[in-house]
Amino acid sequence: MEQRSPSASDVEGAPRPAVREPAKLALVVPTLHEVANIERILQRIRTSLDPLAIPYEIIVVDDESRDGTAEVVQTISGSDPRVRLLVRTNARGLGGAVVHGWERSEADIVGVIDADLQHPPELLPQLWQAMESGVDVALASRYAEHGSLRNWHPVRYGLSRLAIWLTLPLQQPGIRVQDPMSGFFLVRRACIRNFRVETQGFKILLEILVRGNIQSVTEVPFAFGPREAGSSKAGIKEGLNYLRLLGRLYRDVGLRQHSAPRTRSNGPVSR
Ligand SMILES: Nc1nc2c(ncn2[C@@H]2O[C@H](COP(=O)(O)OP(=O)(O)OP(=O)(O)O)[C@@H](O)[C@H]2O)c(=O)[nH]1
Ligand SMILES: [Mg+2]
Repeated sequence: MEQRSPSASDVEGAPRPAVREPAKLALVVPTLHEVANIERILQRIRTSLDPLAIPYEIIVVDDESRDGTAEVVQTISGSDPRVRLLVRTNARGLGGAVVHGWERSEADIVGVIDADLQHPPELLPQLWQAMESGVDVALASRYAEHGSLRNWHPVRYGLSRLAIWLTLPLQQPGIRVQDPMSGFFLVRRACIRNFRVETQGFKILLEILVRGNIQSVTEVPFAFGPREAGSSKAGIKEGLNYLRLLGRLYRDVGLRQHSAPRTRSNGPVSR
């Protein structure tokens, strides 16, 4: 995969003081029929995280792929207990899988990366460094300067830009980001305790940015490549889920603006 030379760019908002205790990372890898990719992605994640010498766990949340994905993870997990396998039965949905993994970990910093090698794990040290510097969210950004989308059909690109444009009124002014739809990010757990992350759809980051207690964000640019193997699960259904999420977020933000003093809480604490 092409590696550009990414440079982190801080988004407005004062970073929190650096964390002194060694924080633990729980990185969820959601999988649905990823047998062709799972071994390589796990290897690349471990190779990227090991030099950091931090406590971490990689949690693969598989929705009964039945294509051998779970068996591959089980084997790797047998020799490396930092790799955990969770299989959900009778459940589907990327968002729900990610929340399922996060809820089964005590880590202070949680994150997600796709299994299909579209997200380069080699970016993890930069994302981690940003978290260590005290930001609340570090995201891998296709739209930040030096980021890119390779081989995307112009229609898909146009829809993606439109989807992001629609988020602009929702995003908090001090922490507005260029890629609120990224599926590769880390977040401080303490910043998402104030709401229950919705389990529908693919766009957890947007929801976190709008509903979470986020004070600061770093975007690290990267080139989003084509899927290397296996098939896409994104489609019209996910597009409709996104529109529904947008509707709910617009409603929340509208309610928030009418309530004084401003409150961020909109639901029960999930963790
Ligand atoms: N556990 C679980 N994982 C899922 C589900 N749907 C998608 N995923 C995983 O979520 C990640 C993203 O899904 P993709 O199909 O690659 O979606 P995308 O990257 O938006 O689309 P492409 O660019 O076409 O690959 C992959 O690791 C999938 O295996 C699901 O229902 N359950
Ligand atoms: Mg993909």
